Amino acid sequence: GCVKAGLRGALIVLEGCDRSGKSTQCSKLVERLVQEGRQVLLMRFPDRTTPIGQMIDSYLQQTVELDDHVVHLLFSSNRWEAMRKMTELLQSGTTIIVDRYAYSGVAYSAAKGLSVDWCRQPDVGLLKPDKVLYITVSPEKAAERGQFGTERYEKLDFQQKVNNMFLYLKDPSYWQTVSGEGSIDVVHAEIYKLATQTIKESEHLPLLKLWT
Ligand code: FDM
Ligand code: MG
Repeated sequence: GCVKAGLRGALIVLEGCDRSGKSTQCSKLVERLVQEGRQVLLMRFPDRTTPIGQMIDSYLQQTVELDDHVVHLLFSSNRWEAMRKMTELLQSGTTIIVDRYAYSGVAYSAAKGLSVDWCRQPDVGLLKPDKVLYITVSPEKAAERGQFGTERYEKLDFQQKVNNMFLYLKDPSYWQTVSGEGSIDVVHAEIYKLATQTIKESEHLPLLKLWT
């Protein structure tokens, strides 16, 4: 294995709209890093397995209605409840690959009309990712990948608003855009290259906090 004493793991987030290929790419990346003998963990937000996550799941499946502010705070709480575990893992040398994070939180809620500034506040102080890989696909390409599902937010006009919010939020100091339009293997090769660079660069850097 490649577990080096004293070095921390990297926090790497994949973001993007629905059907950008995020989840596929997260799994492929983690699989490859595990094969190489690295300490790595895949996480996703929302984490639907916790009590808060189950409330979010019911909201997404449209079996309950919640005020936009309420559900925004639930998504944020669902990240906060993972922070202790994530901090300990990173400090003990485990790299964490995360499928969606606070950027989805702000982008989806702001696309519904909440203020960006208000939306950021509950996530201030969360662990700051070492790298955000923003996967882009054109609406045409996304449409080729089949019909949207039946969950809340899975509508073309809403996804376009979300995409615009992501572009507004992106911070070039630690975000990188990756085209999600190539084959799964081509996109994977690019993500793998950026992820392994990030792991190397982050080893000796302090863990920072979001939006402070
Ligand atoms: N989503 C996800 C939010 O609205 N806010 C958040 O903070 C997060 C993490 O939940 F439509 C939205 C994005 C998506 C939905 O995500 C469920 P997955 O990745 O499809 O499970
Ligand atoms: Mg989805």
